Amino acid sequence: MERYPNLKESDQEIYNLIQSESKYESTTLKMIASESYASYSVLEACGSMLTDKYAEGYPGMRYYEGNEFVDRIENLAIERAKLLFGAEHVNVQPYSGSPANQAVYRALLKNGDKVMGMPVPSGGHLTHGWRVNFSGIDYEQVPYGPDSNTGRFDMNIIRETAKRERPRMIWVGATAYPYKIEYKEFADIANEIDAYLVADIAHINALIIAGVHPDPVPYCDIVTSTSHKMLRGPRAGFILSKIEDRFQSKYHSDSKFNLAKRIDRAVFPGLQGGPHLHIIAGMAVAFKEALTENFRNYGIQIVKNAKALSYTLLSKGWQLAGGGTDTHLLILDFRKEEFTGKDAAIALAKSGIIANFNMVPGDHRSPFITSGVRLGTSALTSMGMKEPEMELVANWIDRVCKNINNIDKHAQNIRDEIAAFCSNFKVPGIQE
Ligand code: DSN
Repeated sequence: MERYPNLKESDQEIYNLIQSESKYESTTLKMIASESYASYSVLEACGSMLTDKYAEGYPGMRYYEGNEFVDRIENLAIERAKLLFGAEHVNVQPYSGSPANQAVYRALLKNGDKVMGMPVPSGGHLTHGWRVNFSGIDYEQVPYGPDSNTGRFDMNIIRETAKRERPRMIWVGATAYPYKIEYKEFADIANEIDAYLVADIAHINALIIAGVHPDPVPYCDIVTSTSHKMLRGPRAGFILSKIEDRFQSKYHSDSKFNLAKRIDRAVFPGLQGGPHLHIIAGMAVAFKEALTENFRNYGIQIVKNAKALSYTLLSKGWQLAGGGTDTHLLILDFRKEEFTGKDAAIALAKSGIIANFNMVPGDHRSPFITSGVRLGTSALTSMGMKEPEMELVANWIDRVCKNINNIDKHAQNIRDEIAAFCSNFKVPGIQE
């Protein structure tokens, strides 16, 4: 089946560039830990005529007429998300993960409040209070992060920091932490200081759905996520929350709105205008897919693949931050090597392995070059790869890193081998 026939006719330049990207992604190993592949069905919903629709407000309470069908679409997305995550309240309107997190600040805090979160170099997200982001400019970050020796959270230090600084809110979530997060332990700390606990599960939502990672929903006031990344939905965000605010009388006695209502008001009209109904439709499709046994198996396999990859890399003498992984990602630790994380990421990309350079705990190099490379297995798992394939992938990574000083001599051969290997798999959303 030829894809995008109308685009091909009307805009050759964009059509050709999309085709080139599709070919690139089908012939290389996509190991960016925050990426996977959305299905055709998700892409079709996102590419539908719902793109044009304006429906400011929420189902049943819009500022425009003519919303019978889009109300049903948004309600389906909400109901499916409730079922998937066991949440009391769901908002599916955030345009992406960062706006979802921004809405949380608006719903819970006042400017200047203290927020505990991981700085970006420690593996957090920009919106968890990092200094160049609104969250670090309008609020005061109390930083925490993995121990530089073990690569893991030291809950005693985190508790001490929280008790000393008394932040109003604690973020728990990461973009580069390869281990399970014990939300109950964070909840105990938050409870001791009457802080809101907010989990950002954008990186690990499929693992939670599959039951291979602890579930934050019972322990957190709010849980935010993106719907792309390993969830394989459209590029957007959503917010799960309790309905009532357990600190209403303490921190929000002047508000007549409960937690759920404050979140909804923070998203619209607080931060956004009309919801993207085509994207919300794609989200509903992704949630339906995520409710299947197939998806659970995908979540389980992502972790098996990351572990298989880590075992082979370790057996070849490479170091990993913290020594391994419990999730979808691992961080190659090149602190002892002469080459940097950036050198390695460039050499890997030349050879057909696409990843990003990343700080490792205790890194002595700058964030612009780093000593690490972050690798994720979600996209390769979506292509159908399993443990035996991860051994091959680890072998290629090993070859690239061992030949990094004369990579130009080796890159094309490795790239050709990888392209031939990839042709054994179907890339969801690109090939039938
Ligand atoms: N930029 C994303 C990542 O790669 O982890 C997080 O939003």
